[in-house]
Amino acid sequence: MTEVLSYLSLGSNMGDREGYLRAARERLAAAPGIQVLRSSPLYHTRPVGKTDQAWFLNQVVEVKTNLRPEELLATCQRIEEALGRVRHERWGPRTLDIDILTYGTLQSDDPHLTLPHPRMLERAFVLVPLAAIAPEMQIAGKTVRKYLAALPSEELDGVVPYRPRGEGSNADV
Ligand code: A4P
Ligand code: MG
Repeated sequence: MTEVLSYLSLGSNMGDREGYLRAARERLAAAPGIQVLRSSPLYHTRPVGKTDQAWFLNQVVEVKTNLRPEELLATCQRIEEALGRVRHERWGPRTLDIDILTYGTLQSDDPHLTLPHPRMLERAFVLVPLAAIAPEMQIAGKTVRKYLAALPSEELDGVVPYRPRGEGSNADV
């Protein structure tokens, strides 16, 4: 069966954010047809879109999968639900959001699953962690590194390495 490399964006801004991301990685790794290959560091990120909400923790994971795209999406949505995601408002607070950034080189404009993820290329909270593990990946003819370099510095200021414990921690911001 064909195996495809896919990148997933994980985000949480409610409750035990680090725990939700860890649980998401564990559940992805345990799901049939998904192998987690690499995980980026965690980043503490300013909310984008709806700005009057808590900062997020974000991370990108690289997986190898033999699931079809819609099966991968269904698995991600099941994990979101199992980890208590409540969908109240678009872009609002959430315990866990899993977005599929890319699925191999597949392009799709289906609103149910748009690939590559339509907003990923202008989002520092996606590009910074993605560049940490896949800087040379090409999307629409340009590398992740190039998209990141094109972001305004105000966007980059909103993405800082997560310091979980001890002096200088930003875990409770
Ligand atoms: N959908 C279409 N394409 C995809 C894809 N590539 N991956 C559909 C995943 N889902 C995709 O998603 C809504 C619908 O998008 C789904 O039914 C699916 O079929 P959702 O997860 O239910 O709702 P949402 O997450 O509130 O909306 P959306 O559009 O995914 O929001 P975004 O764009 O993901 O924004 N700020 C920071 N700092 N960090 C964040 O993680 N996240 C958001 C959410 C806003 N601001 C943020 C962050
Ligand atoms: Mg989403």
